[in-house]
Amino acid sequence: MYQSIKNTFIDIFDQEPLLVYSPGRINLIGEHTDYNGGFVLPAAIDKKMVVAIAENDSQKGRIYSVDFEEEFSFDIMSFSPKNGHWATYVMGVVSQLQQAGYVVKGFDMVFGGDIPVGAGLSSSAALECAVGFALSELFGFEIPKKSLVHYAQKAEHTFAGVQCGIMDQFASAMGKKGYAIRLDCRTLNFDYFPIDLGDYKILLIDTQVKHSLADSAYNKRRLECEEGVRAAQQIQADVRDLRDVSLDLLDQLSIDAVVYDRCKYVIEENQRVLDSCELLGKGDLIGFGKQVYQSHHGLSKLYEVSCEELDFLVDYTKEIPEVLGSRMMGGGFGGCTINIVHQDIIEKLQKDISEAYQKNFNKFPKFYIVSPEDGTGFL
Ligand code: GAF
Repeated sequence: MYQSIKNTFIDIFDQEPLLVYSPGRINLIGEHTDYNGGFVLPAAIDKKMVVAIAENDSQKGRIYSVDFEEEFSFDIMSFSPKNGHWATYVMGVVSQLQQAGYVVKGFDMVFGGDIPVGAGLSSSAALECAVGFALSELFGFEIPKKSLVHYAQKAEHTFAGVQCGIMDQFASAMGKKGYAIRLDCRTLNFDYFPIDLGDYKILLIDTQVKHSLADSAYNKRRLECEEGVRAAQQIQADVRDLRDVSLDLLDQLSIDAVVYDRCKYVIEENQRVLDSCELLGKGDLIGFGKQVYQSHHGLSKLYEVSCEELDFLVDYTKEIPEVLGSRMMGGGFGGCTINIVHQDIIEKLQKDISEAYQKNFNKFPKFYIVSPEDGTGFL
């Protein structure tokens, strides 16, 4: 893949590029907690967005997307978001760097990769991080990775219009082989948490659907959480995020039932991340698996970001003792479930689930076995 992206670059732009990459991510547990000042446990994976880049002597950013087989060119000094277009993510990062005072000159870029789009593996965060890193290296900005994470997230807010948390960009940039990242999304303090699952593997099952309300529902959930925070501040002034709200305090708030459910889910999920780290630290995979199932229950029934296809996949695994845990992963409304599965049954499980899923939804799911890998870097 890298070689073909490099060759495409040389064919189009007739010069040698710098090659960098940034990976997709999984999240073991801690969904929709990042923008509530809470904890998450993501990891980078072995699926990457690759960017080939070189300077040009124009005032233009000239980009070619291998996956979309499409070119796009924009004036470095004057550009605006292009709704729903892949180039928006690239321009969003350029804009953030410029606002931070970095002088971005004309560049040629080719990008592509093997992160399935719309599968909840954060291909857009990977693109943003790869573009930020590529520009920083090309022009000698020497931007620390944590700042790149910040610019990548802001690019998503301002250009793509999704008020995402910090998790995806952080995991893509900071991942480490063999480890998940135990991240405090309020302070951005983190440590690398060893992931040793013994005979168990992380199996992602891709529903092959992404329901269209995903982005708008995401922003709506954020507003509902903020409503809960405002109500809590009436009683306890030092509350900053839902992370500071206990279930006892939640019970005292005057909020409607929907906001109550959203807040309850987040408060419980935050605790599940902490409990899961403790369980994983003790090697209690069965205990961890239960937390994973509970996480899905909350996401589906209280936070209401699951869908029929995701619920089907999770429910299917519940009767199988070799599956320790299963839940939807990422923002929701489609994408993948993450499953902790004994290696001996993976093949059979894939076959059985494929058949059952096809019968119900008239399409086949896809499967990816993944493990924690390194974050953004050079190729
Ligand atoms: C999406 C967002 F981009 C993340 O910030 C996070 O909120 C996630 O949904 C849900 O946990 O991937």
